[in-house]
Amino acid sequence: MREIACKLHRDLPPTRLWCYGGALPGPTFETRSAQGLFIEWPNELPAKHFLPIDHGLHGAEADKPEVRGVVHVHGAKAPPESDGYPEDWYVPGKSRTYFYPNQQEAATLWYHDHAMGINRLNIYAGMFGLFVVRDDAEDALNLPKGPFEIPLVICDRLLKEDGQLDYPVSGNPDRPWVPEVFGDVMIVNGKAFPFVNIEARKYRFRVLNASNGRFLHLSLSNGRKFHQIGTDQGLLSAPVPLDRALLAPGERADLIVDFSGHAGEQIVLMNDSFQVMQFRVAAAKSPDTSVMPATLRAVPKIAESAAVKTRALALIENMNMHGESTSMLLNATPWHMPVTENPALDSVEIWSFINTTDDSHPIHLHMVRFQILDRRRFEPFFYQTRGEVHYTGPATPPAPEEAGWKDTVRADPKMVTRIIVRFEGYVGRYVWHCHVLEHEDNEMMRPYDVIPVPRGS
Ligand SMILES: [Cu+2]
Repeated sequence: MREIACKLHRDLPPTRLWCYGGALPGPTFETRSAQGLFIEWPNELPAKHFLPIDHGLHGAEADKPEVRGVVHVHGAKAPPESDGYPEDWYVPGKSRTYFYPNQQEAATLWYHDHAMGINRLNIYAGMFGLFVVRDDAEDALNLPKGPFEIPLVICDRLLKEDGQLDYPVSGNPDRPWVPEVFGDVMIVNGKAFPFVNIEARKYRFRVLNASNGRFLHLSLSNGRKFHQIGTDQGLLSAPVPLDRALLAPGERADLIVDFSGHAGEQIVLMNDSFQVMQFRVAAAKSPDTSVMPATLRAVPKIAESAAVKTRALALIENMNMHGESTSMLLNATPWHMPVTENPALDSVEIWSFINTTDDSHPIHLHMVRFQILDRRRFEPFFYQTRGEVHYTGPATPPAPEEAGWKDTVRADPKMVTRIIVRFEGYVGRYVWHCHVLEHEDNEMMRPYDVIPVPRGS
């Protein structure tokens, strides 16, 4: 973890950033499934933070060191002591070595800061990077690779005229926290509005939405369709044709785009009607021997009947008398309260997110992968007053591109979103949280315990 100065654009002076290694994003870890690795994560940050800390937030009190860091590999099935628990932060001059067993299938994971109460600021400052897991099954598919496989780490930022990061604050100097941050500069792989020279052939793009709060709705300016082949936790069962890819903060999409027949064109990757980056297409230098297979890998459905427990977990937003958001809660419970979710190792549970708020919250569970069962509209007022869920529409299954292994799921507003999870991996304490980072830092995070299998079961 280091402070660097980095030019985000040709026409901007260098921007102060906090990164892993010497660049934004940090170095990409190229790893193999089942080949464990140790990573040492030294904290070499300066002693003072340069973004506005809110000392009223849990874990960021004035008696805590200003600069703290702890690394979480998002999507990794890691033992609890290597998962980057938010309270396991350490200060400049200190270091931790974590072990990643990599006992999991090929997927696009990413690593980022997770320090309690300042996580949103550290990630905004640049503390993130990719962690790619590969395996033989994926290699055998002959997908586009080498120079034709390009990661696209996308985030939005607000920049001042001098090129420095601008993190917005509330009107209250004692409580600078704001409930959402949306930038007007799109940054891809550490560059603002970049272009890339490519060939007229198939490409694989591993897309990550590393934004604090912005949901991405990605499309191509020429209206061309593309295929999604993977989601958070690796390949789908089959490619899904799309003209728009939706990524909430924290989500990943593995895309195949075929540029053949487009030599000489400039195609823009759009987020709604805003430009993200440009593809400058030249003739292919050699024949494209990569393929997009009709089937990718088996994604066996977890049967609902396998679940030993269903948890109803309300997502709540607290408002002050001015109608301003003061915090958001999971299971209507703040962070410091005792653990309420304690699944047994290897057991299957259904978690039902009852979203009473007006926002979509991308809910991320550490350590596990899961499947989305369905989403269903309900009547929030009736729930808030009577504690009963009254459905007002039919249950809808996940979109085909969400029907793979996930680790982050959109809990849409006024909907009940159900996921099914097998708690495979390790016994110990983890967290689950909203991946809108401003929400996560203000109580929208809870500890959970994976407990040993009870005796006699
Ligand atoms: Cu949220």
